[in-house]
Amino acid sequence: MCYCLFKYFTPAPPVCVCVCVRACSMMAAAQDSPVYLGFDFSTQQLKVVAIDENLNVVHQNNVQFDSELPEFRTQGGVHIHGDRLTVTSPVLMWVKALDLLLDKVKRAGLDFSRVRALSGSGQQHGSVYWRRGASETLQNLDPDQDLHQLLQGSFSLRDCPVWMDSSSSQQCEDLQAAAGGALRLAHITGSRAYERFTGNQIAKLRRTRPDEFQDTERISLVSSFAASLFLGGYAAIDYSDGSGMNLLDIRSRTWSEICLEATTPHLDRLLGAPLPSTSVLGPVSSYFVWTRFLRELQRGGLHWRQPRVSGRNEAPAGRHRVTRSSCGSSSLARRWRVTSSVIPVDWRAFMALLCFKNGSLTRERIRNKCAGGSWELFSAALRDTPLGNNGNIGFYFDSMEITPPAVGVHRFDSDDNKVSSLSPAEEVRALLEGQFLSRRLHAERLGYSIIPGTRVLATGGASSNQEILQVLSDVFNAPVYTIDVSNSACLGSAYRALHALVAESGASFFDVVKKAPEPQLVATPHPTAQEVYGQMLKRFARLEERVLQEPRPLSSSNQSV
Ligand code: XUL
Repeated sequence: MCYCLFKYFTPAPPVCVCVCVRACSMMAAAQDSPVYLGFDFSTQQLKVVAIDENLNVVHQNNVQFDSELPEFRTQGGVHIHGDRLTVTSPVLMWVKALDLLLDKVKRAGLDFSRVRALSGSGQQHGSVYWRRGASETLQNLDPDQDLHQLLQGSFSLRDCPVWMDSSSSQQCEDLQAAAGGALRLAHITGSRAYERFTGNQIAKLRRTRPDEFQDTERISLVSSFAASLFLGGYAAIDYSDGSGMNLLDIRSRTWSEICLEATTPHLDRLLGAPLPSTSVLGPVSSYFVWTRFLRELQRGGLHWRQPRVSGRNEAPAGRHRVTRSSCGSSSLARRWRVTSSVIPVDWRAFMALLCFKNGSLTRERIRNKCAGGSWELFSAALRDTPLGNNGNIGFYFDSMEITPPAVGVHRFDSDDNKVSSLSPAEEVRALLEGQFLSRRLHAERLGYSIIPGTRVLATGGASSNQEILQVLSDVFNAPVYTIDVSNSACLGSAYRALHALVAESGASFFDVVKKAPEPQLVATPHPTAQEVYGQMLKRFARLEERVLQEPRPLSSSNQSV
């Protein structure tokens, strides 16, 4: 979930037309002003947002992996393997998506000579394996060819493990044993061993794919892989994304000897030294300067200045007492100052991160089953059912959930009896209430408490659905805010890019985002919400215990429903 940032200066740009998605009138006046790009290599798509110096969004674009790169045959950007535990994405799909995205942005009319800096983020935990000799290739890319052609031989592993993978249970056990237990490992790395965490994936690959592993000269996270493409050389892993590997000692911010040794001896040579998320990685690769991405720079003559900053994104949009709820492929809830992961914009601080696997894809499944595939009907079902859903509660874990580790669909009526079905409208509400009760329950277990002044910030695709936001507000009994741009990871990256240029003068990231539009209030809790959901949360916690005690299906611990 992080990136890098590079910057480059250009002379006065040639005449250009800026085409933007949302803010055309605003842009007409500012066609030659500097812009800053933020990329996000997420699970289902590659996205970019361009902002101007006043933090206005001037362009957005994306490439959907499934529909725009069908030759890779992904579903939701991934391949779920036969064991239903292994989940991977083709590395060349990500590279080709970048070729395509830059073409689309250029065709849309964004003048790259206005770009002063760029930054990016990537899905956390996923890893990329560069074949021996790839560094050489990266440094000598032929500007006349597409990146995906140039790099087709550069990866020792075609299919990269991603965050949805849960096939490394054995390696998790081994790591915890080597570290002296789960608690001790959490003390060092911020987390107990998780299957999706990169160290455990690396340990598994070393055992199951020894030849490919031998042929690897460097391992990147998705974020540092993306940065490496722009940089034309290997980008460092940053502290924040590195916190999701079960390898980084999050206090000393160096690789933990114990964890490295337990994973793969001398692994540090393959990882490179980690860096603060706000470090400068370098100037953008000459490949991009002399190819279609920035070809216009060549015509005008180019003044390079030393680049400065690199960073992770996820602009933390608030202070204390702000919880953030992402409504994307995975759902995240974060809170400041609880040890778990290094904060991208302040490497001295930590944040807690809760991750839930069954997010938007499960909502889509239930929408298809209960609302004829229509979000309008899905929303109507939420409007037509009462807060508390007549006592019905549901758990919808299509694949093995992360928090809590349970699988399957479990429905309960108002007397806590297990039932096999609900009416379509009740099913829709049971899903939403169940998802948000789970976020609240587990956030509270981490120490988070809802007090006067608590605000919920919602991001991700579902954050544009008013009825979903209303359920979120009711369950948390707190007002919900959103920002105008659902690509918040890209936006955070673009802010980081801008920050890169002013950080030298001592400006903090917070100075930069002061100008950002305030999140907008989009839902306030119903007057009865506290009473309804205060009670329901207790029942939900008890029922979750019951679900956890149920024997898991024999075929696999990760089966789909
Ligand atoms: C976080 C996690 C997911 C991915 C999605 O630990 O696994 O949120 O980062 O990109």
